[in-house]
Amino acid sequence: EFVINLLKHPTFLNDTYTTKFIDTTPDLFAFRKRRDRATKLLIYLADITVNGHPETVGRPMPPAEARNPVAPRPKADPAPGTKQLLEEKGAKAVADWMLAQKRLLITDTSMRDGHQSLLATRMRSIDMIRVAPSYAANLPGLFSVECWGGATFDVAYRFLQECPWQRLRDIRKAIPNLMTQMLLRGSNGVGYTNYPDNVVQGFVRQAAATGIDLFRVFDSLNWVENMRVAMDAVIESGKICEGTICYTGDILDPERSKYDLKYYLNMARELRDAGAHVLGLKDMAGLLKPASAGVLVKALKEEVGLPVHFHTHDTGGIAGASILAAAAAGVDAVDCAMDALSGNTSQPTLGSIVEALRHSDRDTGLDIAAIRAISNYWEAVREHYAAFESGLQAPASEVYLHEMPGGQFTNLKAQARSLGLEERWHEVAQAYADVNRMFGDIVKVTPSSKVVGDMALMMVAQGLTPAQVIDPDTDVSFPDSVVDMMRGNLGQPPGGWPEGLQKKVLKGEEPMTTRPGASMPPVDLEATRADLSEQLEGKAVDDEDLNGYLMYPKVFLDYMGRHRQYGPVRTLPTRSFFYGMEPGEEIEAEIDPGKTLEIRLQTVGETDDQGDVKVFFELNGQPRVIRVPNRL
Ligand code: BTN
Ligand code: 3PY
Ligand code: ZN
Repeated sequence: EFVINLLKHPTFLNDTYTTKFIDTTPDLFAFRKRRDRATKLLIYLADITVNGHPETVGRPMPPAEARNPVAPRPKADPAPGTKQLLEEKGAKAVADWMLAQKRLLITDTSMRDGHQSLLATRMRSIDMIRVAPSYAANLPGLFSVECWGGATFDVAYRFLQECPWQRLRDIRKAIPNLMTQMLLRGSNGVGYTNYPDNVVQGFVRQAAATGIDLFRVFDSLNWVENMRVAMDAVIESGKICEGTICYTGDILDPERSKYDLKYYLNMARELRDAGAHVLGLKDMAGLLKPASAGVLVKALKEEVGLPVHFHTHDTGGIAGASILAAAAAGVDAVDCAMDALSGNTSQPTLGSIVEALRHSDRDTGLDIAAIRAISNYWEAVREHYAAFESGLQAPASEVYLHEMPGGQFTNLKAQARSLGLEERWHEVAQAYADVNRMFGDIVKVTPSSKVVGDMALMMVAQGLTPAQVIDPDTDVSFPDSVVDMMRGNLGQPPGGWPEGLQKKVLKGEEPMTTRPGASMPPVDLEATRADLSEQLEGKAVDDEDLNGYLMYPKVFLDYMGRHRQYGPVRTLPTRSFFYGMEPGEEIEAEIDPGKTLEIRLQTVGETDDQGDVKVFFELNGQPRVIRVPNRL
């Protein structure tokens, strides 16, 4: 049988596809024949084996001796943890409990920011779900597990061909005793632009229902006005609202007075007054130096009275010192990544922070042997993602120049590479800093960081200087994202946008200064559900799918199209998903609980006159032949 490869469909690769892609590309669905899930998986495996996976082609391969990751055995039934506290006593009680702890509380970020910052967000659910029971049983004293939100949502649909809601459901089920944590970009949801209020509210409600306990809510310009809708929705759901400050600049630098101590204390009070249970201190680029961390944490604790949860990145190499300084100043909780997924643009090293505090008054009480065993698992997992490593060899103080978030750094570097600018990376870093100054010194975090990155790449590519960009008489065609931001569509930075630049970008158009969501009409959810169902040929659309579609219409539809073609590819081992199979290799795929396929690749045939290849499998002992086009 002949098979169309969607991953390599030219329209798909061009990125020019629209929500109509599936309607206007009938060849994708020319084969009405209903195939079973096993056949779909064989088609996928045959195709990847013959043609490779577009995401890993030309990238470094996992080492030949890469181990099959084996999760540490759960030692006991999961002891009750923070999840039980939340369920039995509620969000406010968790906050009070945090304040009463002497020990430093630890969040593990491995399943979200760890791989987002080191492996371009490409970690697959199966690698998380397999180790989740070990977390529950062996580390019941963790504060929370950050495992959802940020960039993981769209990357799951877009690149990993899996449903993010299903990931959350599976992790939730495997970790019944610890709070799950997500990163929510306020009115931008888990997207890059403001959504109508009822979409944000519906998304929060669904995330809470599917399994999130703690929502870290931030705004990419630190505009509290733009965080209220999301914060209110979290509070209403009964979950923990971590109202979050994004940290930039340096509070101890008298030259950088825009973001001084007073600014942060003010914002913290606004967040408290908006109902935050916990105050998040999100240092997305790793700029909060140890001395400043001590001063800031102490002041926040004294002035605001909420528990403080500190998040940082080790891009500059001294974030561990900032965590210890914050701990000494009384911070309640901090984020770390398991050792094998820590350091550089990721979070500081969880095991080393635990060891550093042992026998001190902030002793975390966590079992270091359990931490090492889980880290060893992640070490084996990471080998299989060699294609997504950034090649970053060492931490660098350059972060204090460019101020790029850890989660953006590797991404922007890849974007620079694709534009042929990789050797000019240090110019990109300088341009990023220049753009920040031109924009009036703003908070840079998704999505505002992406706008700064777009502009910086354009300036380096076109050889534009900051003076030329600002000069009213030099013609500059600004990236769409810059125009959108200057229109006010991401909200307002402290003090507004620089007037001269804004005028030049908008060419006389009046900017909006009110909250974008206030002027967006609510989406008619039931009409959208009906429309989506029609686009999916009558398939019933549940609330999770509807929310996925509302965040990312075309990404979701493309995912559904490929899902129909390839089936439950999330059940394949990571090596097989990215590289296909070797002749003689045998793998298992558990497509339903207790229903496991045994798949053996026998041989790959020669390419025939039509350019097709026959791939010979054994499926549960029965021979199966799949024909796929050779496109190489
Ligand atoms: C499978 O086991 O069949 C693979 C996963 C399929 C997930 C489907 S796709 C859309 C819908 N939304 C979910 O949360 N799950 C299903
Ligand atoms: C995200 O929004 O994805 C981030 O990680 C911001 O730091
Ligand atoms: Zn982060």
